[in-house]
Amino acid sequence: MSITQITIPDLGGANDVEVIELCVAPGDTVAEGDSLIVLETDKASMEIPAPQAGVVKAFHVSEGSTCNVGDLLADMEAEDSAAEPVAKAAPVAEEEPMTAAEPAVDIAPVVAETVAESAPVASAEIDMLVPDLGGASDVEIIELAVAEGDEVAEGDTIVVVETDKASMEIPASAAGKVVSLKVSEGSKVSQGDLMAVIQGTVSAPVAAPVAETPVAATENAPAPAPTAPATPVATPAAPAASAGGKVHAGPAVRMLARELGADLSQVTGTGPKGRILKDDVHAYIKQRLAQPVAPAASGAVIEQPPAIDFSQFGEVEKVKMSKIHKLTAQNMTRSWLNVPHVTQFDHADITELEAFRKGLKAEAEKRGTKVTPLPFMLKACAMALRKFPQFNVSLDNDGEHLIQKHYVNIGVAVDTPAGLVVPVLRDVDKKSIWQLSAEVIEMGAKAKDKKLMPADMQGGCFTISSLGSIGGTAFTPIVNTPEVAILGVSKADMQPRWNGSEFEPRLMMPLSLSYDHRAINGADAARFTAYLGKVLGDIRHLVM
Ligand code: CAO
Repeated sequence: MSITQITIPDLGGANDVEVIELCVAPGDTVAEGDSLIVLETDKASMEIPAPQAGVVKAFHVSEGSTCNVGDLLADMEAEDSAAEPVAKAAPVAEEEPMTAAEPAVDIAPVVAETVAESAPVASAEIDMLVPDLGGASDVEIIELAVAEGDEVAEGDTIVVVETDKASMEIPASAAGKVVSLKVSEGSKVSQGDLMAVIQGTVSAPVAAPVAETPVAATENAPAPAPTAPATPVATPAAPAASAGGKVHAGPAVRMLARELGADLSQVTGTGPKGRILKDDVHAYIKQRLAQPVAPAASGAVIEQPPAIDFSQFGEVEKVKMSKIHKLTAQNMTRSWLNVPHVTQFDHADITELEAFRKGLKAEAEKRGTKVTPLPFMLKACAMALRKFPQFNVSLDNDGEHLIQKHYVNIGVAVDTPAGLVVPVLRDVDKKSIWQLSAEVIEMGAKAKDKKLMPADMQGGCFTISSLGSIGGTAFTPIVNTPEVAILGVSKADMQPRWNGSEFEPRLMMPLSLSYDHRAINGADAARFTAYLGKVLGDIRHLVM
Protein backbone atom coordinates (compact mmCIF):
# COMPACT_ATOMS: atom_id res chain seq x y z
CA MET A 1 0.00 0.00 0.00
CA SER A 2 1.53 3.30 -1.00
CA ILE A 3 0.62 6.67 0.44
CA THR A 4 0.32 9.49 -2.06
CA GLN A 5 0.72 13.05 -0.91
CA ILE A 6 -1.78 15.33 -2.58
CA THR A 7 -0.74 18.95 -2.93
CA ILE A 8 -2.65 22.12 -3.68
CA PRO A 9 -2.62 22.75 -7.43
CA ASP A 10 -2.15 26.07 -9.18
CA LEU A 11 -4.97 28.32 -8.05
CA GLY A 12 -4.90 30.67 -10.98
CA GLY A 13 -2.37 32.87 -9.28
CA ALA A 14 -4.40 33.32 -6.09
CA ASN A 15 -2.56 33.18 -2.78
CA ASP A 16 -3.65 32.43 0.77
CA VAL A 17 -6.91 30.89 -0.39
CA GLU A 18 -9.32 29.88 2.35
CA VAL A 19 -10.43 26.30 2.81
CA ILE A 20 -14.19 26.59 3.33
CA GLU A 21 -15.19 22.96 3.34
CA LEU A 22 -13.66 19.52 3.82
CA CYS A 23 -15.88 17.33 1.66
CA VAL A 24 -14.69 14.02 3.11
CA ALA A 25 -13.21 12.81 6.38
CA PRO A 26 -10.06 10.79 7.05
CA GLY A 27 -10.92 7.14 6.51
CA ASP A 28 -13.38 7.90 3.72
CA THR A 29 -13.00 6.09 0.43
CA VAL A 30 -13.20 8.39 -2.55
CA ALA A 31 -13.45 7.87 -6.27
CA GLU A 32 -11.24 9.70 -8.70
CA GLY A 33 -12.73 13.14 -9.22
CA ASP A 34 -14.61 13.23 -5.90
CA SER A 35 -14.21 16.60 -4.24
CA LEU A 36 -11.74 16.62 -1.35
CA ILE A 37 -12.04 20.24 -0.30
CA VAL A 38 -13.65 23.49 -1.40
CA LEU A 39 -11.55 26.64 -1.58
CA GLU A 40 -12.82 30.16 -1.91
CA THR A 41 -11.08 33.30 -3.06
CA ASP A 42 -12.84 36.64 -3.07
CA LYS A 43 -13.83 35.91 -6.66
CA ALA A 44 -14.60 32.25 -6.96
CA SER A 45 -14.97 29.00 -5.14
CA MET A 46 -13.46 25.82 -6.43
CA GLU A 47 -13.54 22.20 -5.54
CA ILE A 48 -10.30 20.27 -5.48
CA PRO A 49 -10.95 16.72 -6.60
CA ALA A 50 -9.13 13.55 -5.72
CA PRO A 51 -6.69 12.77 -8.53
CA GLN A 52 -7.18 9.07 -7.92
CA ALA A 53 -9.46 6.63 -6.16
CA GLY A 54 -8.43 5.56 -2.69
CA VAL A 55 -8.73 6.13 1.02
CA VAL A 56 -8.10 9.54 2.54
CA LYS A 57 -5.66 8.89 5.37
CA ALA A 58 -5.15 12.43 6.69
CA PHE A 59 -5.74 16.07 5.88
CA HIS A 60 -3.03 18.69 6.18
CA VAL A 61 -5.52 21.53 5.95
CA SER A 62 -8.59 22.36 7.98
CA GLU A 63 -11.70 24.44 7.48
CA GLY A 64 -10.80 28.09 7.83
CA SER A 65 -7.11 27.58 7.12
CA THR A 66 -5.50 29.17 4.09
CA CYS A 67 -3.34 27.51 1.50
CA ASN A 68 -1.14 28.18 -1.51
CA VAL A 69 -0.06 26.24 -4.54
CA GLY A 70 2.18 23.34 -3.59
CA ASP A 71 0.98 23.12 0.03
CA LEU A 72 0.36 19.63 1.31
CA LEU A 73 -3.37 18.90 1.12
CA ALA A 74 -3.90 15.28 2.11
CA ASP A 75 -2.40 11.82 2.32
CA MET A 76 -4.18 9.20 0.26
CA GLU A 77 -3.76 5.48 0.06
CA ALA A 78 -4.31 4.45 -3.52
CA GLU A 79 -7.07 1.95 -4.18
CA ASP A 80 -4.70 0.10 -6.43
CA SER A 81 -1.32 0.60 -4.85
CA ALA A 82 0.38 -0.62 -8.00
CA ALA A 83 -0.98 2.33 -9.85
CA GLU A 84 1.25 5.24 -10.70
CA PRO A 85 1.13 7.60 -7.72
CA VAL A 86 -0.28 10.96 -8.58
CA ALA A 87 1.51 13.75 -6.92
CA LYS A 88 -0.76 16.65 -7.54
CA ALA A 89 -4.40 17.38 -7.83
CA ALA A 90 -5.69 20.00 -10.17
CA PRO A 91 -8.67 22.23 -9.59
CA VAL A 92 -11.51 21.14 -11.77
CA ALA A 93 -15.10 21.89 -12.29
CA GLU A 94 -17.38 19.06 -11.28
CA GLU A 95 -16.09 15.95 -13.03
CA GLU A 96 -13.45 16.84 -15.53
CA PRO A 97 -9.97 16.45 -14.08
CA MET A 98 -7.16 18.58 -15.38
CA THR A 99 -3.67 17.21 -15.52
CA ALA A 100 -1.06 18.86 -13.36
CA ALA A 101 1.09 19.53 -16.38
CA GLU A 102 -1.49 21.69 -18.04
CA PRO A 103 -1.47 25.43 -17.58
CA ALA A 104 -3.57 26.51 -14.69
CA VAL A 105 -6.99 27.82 -15.35
CA ASP A 106 -7.34 31.48 -14.66
CA ILE A 107 -10.19 31.07 -12.28
CA ALA A 108 -10.92 34.70 -11.61
CA PRO A 109 -12.74 36.89 -14.01
CA VAL A 110 -10.22 39.49 -15.02
CA VAL A 111 -11.98 42.64 -14.10
CA ALA A 112 -10.07 44.50 -11.48
CA GLU A 113 -7.74 46.34 -13.82
CA THR A 114 -10.54 48.29 -15.36
CA VAL A 115 -12.07 49.49 -12.15
CA ALA A 116 -10.25 52.73 -11.89
CA GLU A 117 -11.11 53.70 -15.42
CA SER A 118 -14.84 53.80 -14.84
CA ALA A 119 -16.50 56.71 -13.17
CA PRO A 120 -20.03 56.60 -11.76
CA VAL A 121 -22.66 58.19 -13.91
CA ALA A 122 -26.09 59.53 -13.10
CA SER A 123 -29.23 57.42 -12.81
CA ALA A 124 -29.93 55.65 -16.06
CA GLU A 125 -31.34 52.48 -17.50
CA ILE A 126 -28.53 50.01 -17.87
CA ASP A 127 -28.64 46.94 -20.06
CA MET A 128 -27.22 43.98 -18.16
CA LEU A 129 -25.57 41.86 -20.83
CA VAL A 130 -24.37 38.32 -20.46
CA PRO A 131 -20.60 38.55 -20.09
CA ASP A 132 -18.00 36.26 -21.57
CA LEU A 133 -18.82 32.82 -20.22
CA GLY A 134 -15.38 31.41 -20.74
CA GLY A 135 -16.13 30.67 -24.34
CA ALA A 136 -19.30 28.73 -23.58
CA SER A 137 -22.48 29.59 -25.48
CA ASP A 138 -26.12 28.54 -25.18
CA VAL A 139 -25.67 28.25 -21.44
CA GLU A 140 -28.74 27.40 -19.40
CA ILE A 141 -30.12 29.77 -16.80
CA ILE A 142 -30.81 27.60 -13.78
CA GLU A 143 -31.95 30.29 -11.41
CA LEU A 144 -33.32 33.81 -11.56
CA ALA A 145 -32.04 35.40 -8.38
CA VAL A 146 -34.15 38.56 -8.69
CA ALA A 147 -37.61 39.54 -9.85
CA GLU A 148 -38.78 42.61 -11.68
CA GLY A 149 -39.17 45.49 -9.23
CA ASP A 150 -36.47 44.16 -6.87
CA GLU A 151 -33.85 46.58 -5.62
CA VAL A 152 -30.41 45.09 -6.06
CA ALA A 153 -27.10 46.09 -4.61
CA GLU A 154 -23.98 46.12 -6.65
CA GLY A 155 -22.70 42.57 -6.76
CA ASP A 156 -26.06 40.93 -6.07
CA THR A 157 -26.59 37.92 -8.22
CA ILE A 158 -28.97 38.48 -11.11
CA VAL A 159 -28.98 34.99 -12.58
CA VAL A 160 -27.17 31.70 -12.12
CA VAL A 161 -26.09 29.92 -15.26
CA GLU A 162 -24.74 26.45 -15.62
CA THR A 163 -22.59 24.87 -18.26
CA ASP A 164 -21.83 21.18 -18.22
CA LYS A 165 -18.71 22.05 -16.26
CA ALA A 166 -19.55 24.84 -13.88
CA SER A 167 -22.24 27.06 -12.52
CA MET A 168 -21.72 30.80 -12.35
CA GLU A 169 -23.52 33.56 -10.63
CA ILE A 170 -23.75 36.67 -12.74
CA PRO A 171 -23.83 39.71 -10.50
CA ALA A 172 -25.18 43.18 -11.06
CA SER A 173 -22.47 45.70 -11.76
CA ALA A 174 -24.52 48.49 -10.26
CA ALA A 175 -27.14 49.09 -7.60
CA GLY A 176 -30.63 49.90 -8.73
CA LYS A 177 -34.09 48.62 -9.50
CA VAL A 178 -34.67 45.71 -11.86
CA VAL A 179 -36.92 47.28 -14.47
CA SER A 180 -37.30 44.21 -16.61
CA LEU A 181 -35.92 40.71 -16.85
CA LYS A 182 -35.23 39.54 -20.37
CA VAL A 183 -34.49 35.89 -19.56
CA SER A 184 -36.27 33.11 -17.74
CA GLU A 185 -35.30 29.91 -15.95
CA GLY A 186 -34.40 27.26 -18.46
CA SER A 187 -33.64 29.72 -21.25
CA LYS A 188 -30.24 29.57 -22.94
CA VAL A 189 -27.96 32.56 -23.19
CA SER A 190 -24.66 33.46 -24.81
CA GLN A 191 -22.25 36.32 -24.40
CA GLY A 192 -23.82 39.67 -25.22
CA ASP A 193 -27.44 38.60 -24.69
CA LEU A 194 -29.56 41.03 -22.74
CA MET A 195 -30.36 39.63 -19.27
CA ALA A 196 -32.05 42.51 -17.55
CA VAL A 197 -32.49 46.24 -17.48
CA ILE A 198 -31.61 48.01 -14.27
CA GLN A 199 -32.50 51.58 -13.35
CA GLY A 200 -29.77 53.00 -11.20
CA THR A 201 -26.51 54.76 -10.74
CA VAL A 202 -23.82 52.95 -12.60
CA SER A 203 -20.36 53.11 -13.80
CA ALA A 204 -20.43 50.43 -16.46
CA PRO A 205 -23.02 48.68 -18.60
CA VAL A 206 -22.22 44.99 -18.14
CA ALA A 207 -22.02 42.43 -15.42
CA ALA A 208 -19.01 40.46 -14.42
CA PRO A 209 -19.24 36.71 -14.20
CA VAL A 210 -18.35 35.08 -10.96
CA ALA A 211 -17.25 31.52 -11.35
CA GLU A 212 -18.42 29.30 -8.53
CA THR A 213 -16.13 26.63 -9.81
CA PRO A 214 -13.42 27.32 -12.29
CA VAL A 215 -14.17 25.83 -15.63
CA ALA A 216 -11.69 23.07 -16.16
CA ALA A 217 -9.21 22.57 -18.85
CA THR A 218 -9.54 19.22 -20.50
CA GLU A 219 -6.83 17.18 -22.12
CA ASN A 220 -7.72 18.46 -25.55
CA ALA A 221 -9.21 21.82 -25.03
CA PRO A 222 -7.93 24.97 -23.42
CA ALA A 223 -9.62 25.97 -20.22
CA PRO A 224 -12.77 27.94 -20.99
CA ALA A 225 -12.26 30.11 -17.98
CA PRO A 226 -14.67 32.89 -17.32
CA THR A 227 -12.84 35.97 -18.40
CA ALA A 228 -13.48 39.65 -18.43
CA PRO A 229 -16.08 40.94 -20.76
CA ALA A 230 -14.71 42.85 -23.66
CA THR A 231 -16.23 46.08 -22.45
CA PRO A 232 -14.85 47.68 -19.33
CA VAL A 233 -16.67 46.89 -16.13
CA ALA A 234 -16.97 49.05 -13.14
CA THR A 235 -16.75 46.69 -10.23
CA PRO A 236 -14.56 43.84 -9.24
CA ALA A 237 -16.32 40.53 -9.29
CA ALA A 238 -18.51 39.92 -6.28
CA PRO A 239 -17.79 37.01 -4.02
CA ALA A 240 -19.70 33.84 -4.80
CA ALA A 241 -22.00 34.64 -1.93
CA SER A 242 -24.45 37.22 -3.15
CA ALA A 243 -25.97 39.85 -0.98
CA GLY A 244 -29.62 39.96 -0.12
CA GLY A 245 -29.93 36.39 1.12
CA LYS A 246 -29.54 34.75 -2.27
CA VAL A 247 -28.46 31.15 -2.51
CA HIS A 248 -24.76 30.71 -1.92
CA ALA A 249 -23.70 27.22 -2.92
CA GLY A 250 -21.19 25.56 -5.15
CA PRO A 251 -22.01 23.53 -8.23
CA ALA A 252 -21.62 20.18 -6.53
CA VAL A 253 -24.04 21.28 -3.83
CA ARG A 254 -26.47 22.61 -6.46
CA MET A 255 -26.27 19.32 -8.32
CA LEU A 256 -26.90 17.37 -5.11
CA ALA A 257 -29.87 19.62 -4.32
CA ARG A 258 -31.31 19.02 -7.78
CA GLU A 259 -30.83 15.27 -7.43
CA LEU A 260 -32.59 15.24 -4.06
CA GLY A 261 -35.23 17.77 -5.03
CA ALA A 262 -34.13 20.23 -2.36
CA ASP A 263 -35.04 23.89 -2.79
CA LEU A 264 -31.76 25.60 -1.92
CA SER A 265 -33.52 28.83 -1.00
CA GLN A 266 -35.02 26.88 1.92
CA VAL A 267 -31.71 25.41 3.09
CA THR A 268 -29.77 27.07 5.88
CA GLY A 269 -26.09 27.29 5.04
CA THR A 270 -23.66 26.56 7.86
CA GLY A 271 -20.51 27.21 5.86
CA PRO A 272 -18.50 30.40 5.92
CA LYS A 273 -20.63 33.44 5.04
CA GLY A 274 -23.73 31.28 5.12
CA ARG A 275 -22.50 29.08 2.31
CA ILE A 276 -24.63 25.97 1.81
CA LEU A 277 -22.67 22.76 2.22
CA LYS A 278 -23.61 19.25 1.14
CA ASP A 279 -24.26 18.38 4.78
CA ASP A 280 -26.78 21.23 4.95
CA VAL A 281 -28.67 19.76 2.00
CA HIS A 282 -28.68 16.32 3.61
CA ALA A 283 -29.83 17.80 6.95
CA TYR A 284 -32.61 19.71 5.17
CA ILE A 285 -33.84 16.58 3.36
CA LYS A 286 -33.72 14.59 6.59
CA GLN A 287 -35.71 17.25 8.38
CA ARG A 288 -38.28 17.44 5.55
CA LEU A 289 -38.73 13.68 5.61
CA ALA A 290 -39.31 13.75 9.34
CA GLN A 291 -41.86 16.52 9.09
CA PRO A 292 -45.51 15.74 8.75
CA VAL A 293 -46.58 16.43 5.19
CA ALA A 294 -48.15 19.84 4.78
CA PRO A 295 -51.88 19.82 4.24
CA ALA A 296 -52.90 19.54 0.64
CA ALA A 297 -54.98 22.65 1.09
CA SER A 298 -51.74 24.61 0.92
CA GLY A 299 -51.04 23.10 -2.47
CA ALA A 300 -47.71 21.87 -1.14
CA VAL A 301 -48.35 18.20 -1.58
CA ILE A 302 -50.73 17.41 -4.38
CA GLU A 303 -52.13 19.37 -7.20
CA GLN A 304 -55.34 21.15 -6.32
CA PRO A 305 -58.39 20.29 -8.36
CA PRO A 306 -59.21 23.07 -10.80
CA ALA A 307 -61.44 25.86 -9.48
CA ILE A 308 -64.95 25.60 -10.90
CA ASP A 309 -67.55 28.30 -11.14
CA PHE A 310 -70.56 26.31 -9.91
CA SER A 311 -72.93 29.21 -10.52
CA GLN A 312 -72.92 28.20 -14.16
CA PHE A 313 -74.95 25.13 -13.12
CA GLY A 314 -77.40 26.81 -10.74
CA GLU A 315 -77.77 29.03 -7.71
CA VAL A 316 -74.93 28.83 -5.17
CA GLU A 317 -73.91 30.47 -1.93
CA LYS A 318 -70.45 30.75 -0.38
CA VAL A 319 -70.53 29.63 3.27
CA LYS A 320 -67.60 30.28 5.59
CA MET A 321 -66.14 27.19 7.23
CA SER A 322 -65.92 27.21 11.02
CA LYS A 323 -62.50 27.15 12.62
CA ILE A 324 -63.11 23.59 13.86
CA HIS A 325 -64.19 22.54 10.40
CA LYS A 326 -61.02 23.97 8.83
CA LEU A 327 -58.80 22.37 11.48
CA THR A 328 -60.53 19.02 11.02
CA ALA A 329 -60.06 19.29 7.26
CA GLN A 330 -56.34 19.94 7.74
CA ASN A 331 -55.90 17.14 10.28
CA MET A 332 -57.81 14.65 8.15
CA THR A 333 -55.82 15.55 5.04
CA ARG A 334 -52.53 15.31 6.91
CA SER A 335 -53.44 11.92 8.30
CA TRP A 336 -54.83 10.67 4.99
CA LEU A 337 -51.68 11.68 3.11
CA ASN A 338 -49.18 10.48 5.70
CA VAL A 339 -50.66 7.32 7.11
CA PRO A 340 -50.90 4.08 5.17
CA HIS A 341 -54.38 3.13 6.33
CA VAL A 342 -55.87 -0.32 6.53
CA THR A 343 -59.29 -1.04 8.03
CA GLN A 344 -60.12 -4.32 9.75
CA PHE A 345 -63.83 -5.18 9.94
CA ASP A 346 -65.38 -7.42 12.57
CA HIS A 347 -68.52 -7.90 14.67
CA ALA A 348 -69.05 -8.16 18.41
CA ASP A 349 -71.99 -10.13 19.70
CA ILE A 350 -73.43 -7.76 22.31
CA THR A 351 -76.65 -9.67 22.97
CA GLU A 352 -75.72 -10.39 26.61
CA LEU A 353 -74.14 -6.97 27.06
CA GLU A 354 -77.37 -5.30 25.94
CA ALA A 355 -79.42 -7.39 28.34
CA PHE A 356 -77.07 -6.43 31.16
CA ARG A 357 -77.02 -2.75 30.11
CA LYS A 358 -80.80 -2.56 29.99
CA GLY A 359 -80.88 -4.12 33.46
CA LEU A 360 -78.85 -1.16 34.71
CA LYS A 361 -81.47 1.34 33.62
CA ALA A 362 -83.20 1.72 36.98
CA GLU A 363 -79.96 2.13 38.87
CA ALA A 364 -78.67 4.56 36.22
CA GLU A 365 -81.76 6.70 36.63
CA LYS A 366 -81.26 6.67 40.39
CA ARG A 367 -77.70 7.90 39.82
CA GLY A 368 -79.00 10.51 37.42
CA THR A 369 -77.11 9.04 34.49
CA LYS A 370 -77.54 6.81 31.45
CA VAL A 371 -75.45 3.89 30.30
CA THR A 372 -75.05 3.36 26.55
CA PRO A 373 -72.87 0.73 24.86
CA LEU A 374 -70.08 3.33 24.54
CA PRO A 375 -68.64 3.05 28.10
CA PHE A 376 -68.36 -0.72 27.55
CA MET A 377 -66.56 -0.06 24.28
CA LEU A 378 -64.21 2.31 26.08
CA LYS A 379 -63.45 -0.23 28.78
CA ALA A 380 -62.96 -3.06 26.28
CA CYS A 381 -60.63 -0.89 24.14
CA ALA A 382 -58.62 0.11 27.22
CA MET A 383 -58.11 -3.58 28.03
CA ALA A 384 -57.17 -4.28 24.41
CA LEU A 385 -54.63 -1.44 24.47
CA ARG A 386 -53.06 -2.98 27.58
CA LYS A 387 -53.02 -6.43 25.99
CA PHE A 388 -51.73 -5.19 22.61
CA PRO A 389 -49.36 -2.34 23.49
CA GLN A 390 -48.35 -1.92 19.83
CA PHE A 391 -51.66 -0.05 19.46
CA ASN A 392 -50.66 2.39 22.20
CA VAL A 393 -47.75 4.04 20.41
CA SER A 394 -46.92 7.02 18.25
CA LEU A 395 -44.28 7.05 15.55
CA ASP A 396 -41.34 9.25 16.46
CA ASN A 397 -40.56 11.95 13.93
CA ASP A 398 -37.01 10.65 13.59
CA GLY A 399 -38.42 7.70 11.66
CA GLU A 400 -36.44 5.31 13.85
CA HIS A 401 -38.40 5.00 17.05
CA LEU A 402 -41.85 4.32 18.43
CA ILE A 403 -43.06 6.17 21.51
CA GLN A 404 -44.64 3.53 23.72
CA LYS A 405 -47.28 4.99 26.03
CA HIS A 406 -47.91 3.51 29.45
CA TYR A 407 -51.14 5.38 30.07
CA VAL A 408 -54.50 4.71 28.45
CA ASN A 409 -56.37 7.84 27.37
CA ILE A 410 -59.11 7.40 24.78
CA GLY A 411 -60.76 10.09 22.68
CA VAL A 412 -64.43 10.00 21.71
CA ALA A 413 -65.42 11.69 18.45
CA VAL A 414 -68.36 14.02 18.93
CA ASP A 415 -70.16 15.62 16.03
CA THR A 416 -71.30 19.14 16.97
CA PRO A 417 -72.94 21.88 14.92
CA ALA A 418 -69.57 23.68 14.92
CA GLY A 419 -67.73 20.61 13.69
CA LEU A 420 -66.13 17.39 14.85
CA VAL A 421 -64.27 17.45 18.17
CA VAL A 422 -62.56 14.67 20.09
CA PRO A 423 -62.54 15.08 23.89
CA VAL A 424 -60.19 12.67 25.63
CA LEU A 425 -61.09 10.52 28.61
CA ARG A 426 -58.11 9.90 30.90
CA ASP A 427 -56.96 6.61 32.42
CA VAL A 428 -59.88 4.70 30.99
CA ASP A 429 -58.36 1.40 32.11
CA LYS A 430 -58.69 2.49 35.75
CA LYS A 431 -62.28 3.71 35.65
CA SER A 432 -65.60 1.95 36.22
CA ILE A 433 -68.46 1.80 33.71
CA TRP A 434 -70.36 4.28 35.91
CA GLN A 435 -67.47 6.75 35.89
CA LEU A 436 -67.01 6.37 32.14
CA SER A 437 -70.74 6.83 31.51
CA ALA A 438 -70.74 10.06 33.50
CA GLU A 439 -67.63 11.34 31.71
CA VAL A 440 -68.97 10.53 28.24
CA ILE A 441 -72.16 12.46 29.00
CA GLU A 442 -70.22 15.36 30.52
CA MET A 443 -67.73 15.57 27.64
CA GLY A 444 -70.46 15.22 25.02
CA ALA A 445 -72.39 18.10 26.62
CA LYS A 446 -69.28 20.26 26.90
CA ALA A 447 -68.49 19.57 23.25
CA LYS A 448 -71.93 20.61 22.10
CA ASP A 449 -71.85 23.73 24.31
CA LYS A 450 -68.38 24.67 22.99
CA LYS A 451 -67.02 24.44 26.54
CA LEU A 452 -64.16 22.05 25.84
CA MET A 453 -60.74 23.43 26.71
CA PRO A 454 -57.71 22.59 24.54
CA ALA A 455 -56.40 20.34 27.34
CA ASP A 456 -59.65 18.31 27.19
CA MET A 457 -58.74 17.31 23.64
CA GLN A 458 -55.07 16.45 24.14
CA GLY A 459 -53.16 13.37 25.16
CA GLY A 460 -55.24 10.70 23.47
CA CYS A 461 -53.78 7.27 22.72
CA PHE A 462 -56.65 5.89 20.65
CA THR A 463 -60.02 7.14 19.42
CA ILE A 464 -63.52 5.72 19.22
CA SER A 465 -65.87 7.13 16.62
CA SER A 466 -69.35 5.80 17.28
CA LEU A 467 -72.08 6.16 14.70
CA GLY A 468 -74.07 3.48 16.51
CA SER A 469 -76.90 5.81 17.44
CA ILE A 470 -77.33 6.80 13.80
CA GLY A 471 -76.89 3.74 11.59
CA GLY A 472 -74.69 2.18 8.96
CA THR A 473 -73.09 -1.21 8.70
CA ALA A 474 -69.41 -0.26 8.55
CA PHE A 475 -67.14 2.65 7.66
CA THR A 476 -63.46 3.46 7.35
CA PRO A 477 -62.48 6.02 10.00
CA ILE A 478 -59.30 8.06 9.48
CA VAL A 479 -56.59 7.56 12.09
CA ASN A 480 -56.40 10.52 14.46
CA THR A 481 -52.64 11.08 14.19
CA PRO A 482 -50.31 10.91 16.06
CA GLU A 483 -52.35 7.99 17.34
CA VAL A 484 -52.01 4.82 15.29
CA ALA A 485 -55.50 3.34 15.44
CA ILE A 486 -59.15 4.33 15.64
CA LEU A 487 -62.23 2.18 16.21
CA GLY A 488 -65.36 2.93 14.25
CA VAL A 489 -68.55 1.55 15.77
CA SER A 490 -71.70 1.14 13.69
CA LYS A 491 -75.27 0.37 14.69
CA ALA A 492 -75.83 -2.98 16.36
CA ASP A 493 -78.36 -5.04 14.50
CA MET A 494 -80.17 -8.34 15.11
CA GLN A 495 -78.75 -11.01 12.84
CA PRO A 496 -79.23 -14.74 12.45
CA ARG A 497 -76.15 -16.54 13.79
CA TRP A 498 -75.46 -20.26 13.50
CA ASN A 499 -74.86 -21.68 16.98
CA GLY A 500 -73.83 -25.14 15.76
CA SER A 501 -77.31 -26.61 15.52
CA GLU A 502 -79.55 -23.75 14.55
CA PHE A 503 -79.74 -20.09 13.65
CA GLU A 504 -80.51 -17.81 16.54
CA PRO A 505 -81.05 -14.05 16.65
CA ARG A 506 -78.00 -12.23 18.04
CA LEU A 507 -77.37 -8.52 18.42
CA MET A 508 -74.24 -7.91 16.37
CA MET A 509 -72.29 -4.68 16.61
CA PRO A 510 -70.08 -3.84 13.59
CA LEU A 511 -66.49 -2.80 14.36
CA SER A 512 -64.23 -0.99 11.89
CA LEU A 513 -60.65 -0.67 13.12
CA SER A 514 -58.49 1.61 10.96
CA TYR A 515 -54.79 1.50 11.74
CA ASP A 516 -51.48 2.90 10.66
CA HIS A 517 -49.81 0.05 8.83
CA ARG A 518 -46.37 1.49 9.63
CA ALA A 519 -46.95 0.72 13.31
CA ILE A 520 -49.38 -2.19 13.26
CA ASN A 521 -49.62 -5.25 11.09
CA GLY A 522 -52.79 -6.90 9.88
CA ALA A 523 -52.53 -9.95 12.13
CA ASP A 524 -52.38 -7.72 15.21
CA ALA A 525 -55.39 -5.79 14.00
CA ALA A 526 -57.37 -9.01 13.53
CA ARG A 527 -56.34 -10.13 17.04
CA PHE A 528 -57.33 -6.76 18.47
CA THR A 529 -60.88 -6.83 17.05
CA ALA A 530 -61.25 -10.54 17.88
CA TYR A 531 -60.30 -9.68 21.46
CA LEU A 532 -62.85 -6.86 21.52
CA GLY A 533 -65.44 -9.32 20.25
CA LYS A 534 -64.54 -11.74 23.05
CA VAL A 535 -64.68 -9.14 25.82
CA LEU A 536 -67.88 -7.51 24.60
CA GLY A 537 -69.43 -10.90 23.91
CA ASP A 538 -68.97 -11.88 27.53
CA ILE A 539 -68.50 -8.83 29.71
CA ARG A 540 -67.32 -10.97 32.63
CA HIS A 541 -63.95 -10.56 30.87
CA LEU A 542 -64.12 -6.87 31.71
CA VAL A 543 -63.47 -7.66 35.34
CA MET A 544 -60.71 -10.17 34.63
N1 CAO B 1 -75.62 0.30 18.27
C1 CAO B 1 -76.90 0.49 18.54
N2 CAO B 1 -77.34 1.50 19.34
C2 CAO B 1 -76.42 2.34 19.84
C3 CAO B 1 -75.07 2.19 19.58
C4 CAO B 1 -74.68 1.09 18.76
N3 CAO B 1 -73.39 0.89 18.44
N4 CAO B 1 -74.40 3.16 20.20
C5 CAO B 1 -75.30 3.91 20.83
N5 CAO B 1 -76.52 3.42 20.60
C6 CAO B 1 -77.78 3.92 21.11
C7 CAO B 1 -77.70 4.20 22.57
O1 CAO B 1 -77.85 3.04 23.32
C8 CAO B 1 -78.80 5.19 22.72
O2 CAO B 1 -80.03 4.49 22.73
P1 CAO B 1 -80.91 4.34 24.06
O3 CAO B 1 -81.17 5.72 24.51
O4 CAO B 1 -82.10 3.60 23.57
O5 CAO B 1 -80.08 3.58 24.98
C9 CAO B 1 -78.74 5.97 21.45
O6 CAO B 1 -78.03 5.17 20.53
C10 CAO B 1 -78.10 7.31 21.56
O7 CAO B 1 -76.83 7.18 22.15
P2 CAO B 1 -75.98 8.51 22.40
O8 CAO B 1 -75.50 8.96 21.07
O9 CAO B 1 -76.79 9.44 23.18
O10 CAO B 1 -74.80 8.07 23.31
P3 CAO B 1 -73.44 7.39 22.97
O11 CAO B 1 -72.85 7.07 24.28
O12 CAO B 1 -73.53 6.30 22.01
O13 CAO B 1 -72.59 8.54 22.28
C11 CAO B 1 -71.65 10.70 22.07
C12 CAO B 1 -72.01 9.60 23.00
C13 CAO B 1 -70.96 11.78 22.83
C14 CAO B 1 -70.74 10.17 20.99
C15 CAO B 1 -72.98 11.19 21.54
O14 CAO B 1 -73.53 12.05 22.45
C16 CAO B 1 -72.97 11.76 20.20
O15 CAO B 1 -72.67 12.91 19.98
N6 CAO B 1 -73.40 10.94 19.28
C17 CAO B 1 -73.59 11.37 17.91
C18 CAO B 1 -72.78 10.52 16.97
C19 CAO B 1 -71.42 11.12 16.77
O16 CAO B 1 -71.21 12.31 16.78
N7 CAO B 1 -70.43 10.30 16.49
C20 CAO B 1 -69.18 10.79 16.13
C21 CAO B 1 -69.01 10.48 14.71
S1 CAO B 1 -67.90 11.49 13.95
O17 CAO B 1 -66.87 10.55 13.23
